[in-house]
Formats: sequence, structure tokens, C-alpha cells
Amino acid sequence: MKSPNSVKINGFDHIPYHLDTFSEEELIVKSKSFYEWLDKRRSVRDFSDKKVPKEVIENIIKSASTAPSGAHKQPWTFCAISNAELKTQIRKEAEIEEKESYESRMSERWKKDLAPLGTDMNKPFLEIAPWLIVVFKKAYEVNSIGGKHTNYYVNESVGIACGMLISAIHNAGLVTLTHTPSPMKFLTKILDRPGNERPFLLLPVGYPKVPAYVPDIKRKALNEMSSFYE
Ligand code: IYR
Repeated sequence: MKSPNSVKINGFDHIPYHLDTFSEEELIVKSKSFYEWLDKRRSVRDFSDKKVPKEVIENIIKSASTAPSGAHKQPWTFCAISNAELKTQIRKEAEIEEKESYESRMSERWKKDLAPLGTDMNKPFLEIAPWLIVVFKKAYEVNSIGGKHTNYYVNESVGIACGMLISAIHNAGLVTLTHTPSPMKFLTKILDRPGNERPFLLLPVGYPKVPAYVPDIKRKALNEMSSFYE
């Protein structure tokens, strides 16, 4: 049903938008507490196999899909996998690519940079985590008569959606890690995705193992990663 308060702008319906706003003091408190909460997020490699309800994953994916996107094309598909055979197949294929990468595709410098993170070619979390979310980017849309329409700012749009996905996972009290097997073509095949979808990121989702360990690394300070022009 059409909103009674809708107005036409450029010939298209627009509706009033309302957002709660706050005093300066409240802004400072809210922005600080959000930062402190987000700062607790870590990329975790030690997963528990404890089940996570499907509804939680659905809510997390719905949160990610609220991301802005070029011309509102929403150029993403989130594939959520709990099926054990598929997870095993994904682990097997990912480890084949990772072995090749760690043994010959990655430079010595790159492997040295990764050493503090404790990554290697073995990816047990791909079978242990109760869910894998594979994010596909849609390079173009196909209409009902087979015409192709390119999407806009696809990498930016899907990157933002992944950031929101990761925040939603943290909000649920679950952990993830951004796994980037390269090349990722095997995911298109295993998950039987159409030709306009390209794998973008693979995220295992679940509870952290108890105990779980993360590398003792620090984030850049504000003055190291920002510049203000006042
Ligand atoms: N894709 C490999 C290697 C890797 C690359 C980067 I850059 C990382 O920050 C972490 C790992 C992997 O997923 O292990």
C-alpha cells in the first residue's frame, strides 16, 4: 500500500524518514560504547562444533543485506552451508588451492607477513564450524529474456555488506574469519551457482572453541590511521 505521506521526487515516490537523534553527550557515550564493543571482535580460527540455529544465520544475512549498494542493485548472494558433505568437499578443494598458494603462489614476504597470524594450508574450521557463509558478488543481472545488465560498484557494495555481516556475527556472540582461498572458482562449481555470480569471501560461523587463542596483535591508533581536516 502506498504511504499517505509519500511525495514525488523526479517522478518517483519518496517517503518521510525518521531517525532518533541524541544530544552531544549521548552521541559521545553511544559512539564510544559501540567502538568498545566492536573492538572486542577478533578473527578466530578455533571453532566449536556446537550447532547454531538456522534462524540466527538468517537474521545475520538479513542484517548484511541492509548494506547500501550501487544504484540499489544489491549485487550479492549469501550461501549458507551446514550440510556436512558440502563442508567436507569445500574443505578438500580449499586445501588443494591453499597448498598450491602456500607452496608456490605466495611470495616469501607475504608468508612472513602472515606468520604472526598463524595461518597455514590446513583449514579444519571449514568442517568444524556449524555454518559456512559463502558470499557471491553478482557482476551482472540477467533479465527474463536473457539480457545482461551490468551492476555498479560491485566490489564496494559487497565489501560493505561483508563488513556488516561480520558485525552482525559479532553482535550474535558468534565468531568468524575472512577466509580467502585463491582462486575460489571451486565454490561456484560445488554450490552450483549461475554464471553471473563470482565467489567473494568465505566465512565460517560458529561459537569459539573453549579455549580459543588469537594472535597477540594490536590495532593502529587513531593518529596512525586517520587525518582530520578541520
Ligand atoms: N588465503 C590464505 C592466506 C591468507 C592471506 C591473507 I592477506 C590473510 O590475512 C590470511 C590468510 C588463507 O586464507 O589462509
